[in-house]
Amino acid sequence: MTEIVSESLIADQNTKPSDQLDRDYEHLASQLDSRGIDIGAISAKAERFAVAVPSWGTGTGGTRFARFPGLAEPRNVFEKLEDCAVINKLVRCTPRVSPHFPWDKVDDFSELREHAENLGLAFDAVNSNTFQDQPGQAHSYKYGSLSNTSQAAREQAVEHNIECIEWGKILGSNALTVWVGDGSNFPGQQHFTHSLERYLESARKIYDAIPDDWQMFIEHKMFEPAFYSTIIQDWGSNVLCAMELGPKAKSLVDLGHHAPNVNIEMIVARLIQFRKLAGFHFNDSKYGDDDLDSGSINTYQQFLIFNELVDAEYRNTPEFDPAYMLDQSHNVTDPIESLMNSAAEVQRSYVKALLVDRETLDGYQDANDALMAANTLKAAYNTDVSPILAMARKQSGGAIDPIAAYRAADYRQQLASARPAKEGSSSGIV
Ligand code: LRH
Ligand code: MN
Repeated sequence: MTEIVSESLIADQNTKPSDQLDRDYEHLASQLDSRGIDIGAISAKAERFAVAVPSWGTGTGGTRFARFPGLAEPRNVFEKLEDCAVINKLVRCTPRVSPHFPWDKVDDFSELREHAENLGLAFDAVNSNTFQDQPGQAHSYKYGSLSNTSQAAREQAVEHNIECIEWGKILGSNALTVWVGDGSNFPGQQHFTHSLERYLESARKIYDAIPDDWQMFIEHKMFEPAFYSTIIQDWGSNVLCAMELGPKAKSLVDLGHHAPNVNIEMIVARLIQFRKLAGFHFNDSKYGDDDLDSGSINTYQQFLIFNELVDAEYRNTPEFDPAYMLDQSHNVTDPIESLMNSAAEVQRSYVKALLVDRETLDGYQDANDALMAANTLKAAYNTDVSPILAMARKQSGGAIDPIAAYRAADYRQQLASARPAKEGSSSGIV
């Protein structure tokens, strides 16, 4: 099949905006130079920045009420990877894909790895799924998985996680993300301590199966699908379990899994300080786990999170290597456009955080000059780094304006006949 989003299309699309980009970039270079910042050094870091794409985010998402699929939806993991390759071709900062099993389960994982490599992609952390029952499954997860009162259900869930590790090894991944929906809907329904003891007993069996060069990412979440208590409900429960399990276990921060107004950037600083930050599922939200596009609602919070991450780099924090992944549900937009936009917005928060004058900030913090400390952060945040992001894309063969280039390619229309729509609509996140 001819490439719909080809290098020549990208080159054509870059022709018109190129001169203006050069002028904008030069202008920003002189602004930053006056602040003692070398734009070249910042751009080099911007070009090395990467955030993984969730395979499950390439299809149109939905809610419990409904899902309204778009045109030429990917029908299997091979087509999901083709869409991920289009994203990376245009934004040049999403070289890895995070798969989810059994949604992405195949008969031949070597074939899947080869398909990804041919598309210039690699695999990031793999995700297990013990929050849904699969056809023919012996023990239901209705009352939980790793913490279920049924030993058989717990063992079944442990087995699935160990299988995910085996599949991940073939794909070249080096981490397993374990999120469970286990919890309760009524006070009294579940014994808080006994259930966590069961969870830890199961998690230890998974931990013992984690290869030495791998990590186990534990993901906390305040609520949903359980609406009274959740087994790993907050970062506290998460980091306690990660410490209990051992050095290969770390805590993953999904931005949407916290109560509104929780200071997530401080949670990040704590996890960094205790060497327990696994990484992130970036998204945005206004109320619950809305899984909205990163940087679409609370851009300052996302900047403040990257301010902690860049500060950790600045302080040469040992073992600091967090995994950056998106985890979103695209209910009303073309998933490819949302994922490109979101990857660029996460990259934007990182680049803005690189502009923070940390020496000056340290001085104001030590002097308790609150206003000037806050303004030092704002000076970086208020800098429009769009020319750096666009130039980084252009320099690495991508599109100056990814959305415009993608729309010029008319990708979905071109694929419509090759990807006929499935009959009937469904509900649910994927
Ligand atoms: C849970 C979660 C988890 C994934 C799922 C698709 O809300 O964030 O990371 O397994 O979404
Ligand atoms: Mn998540």
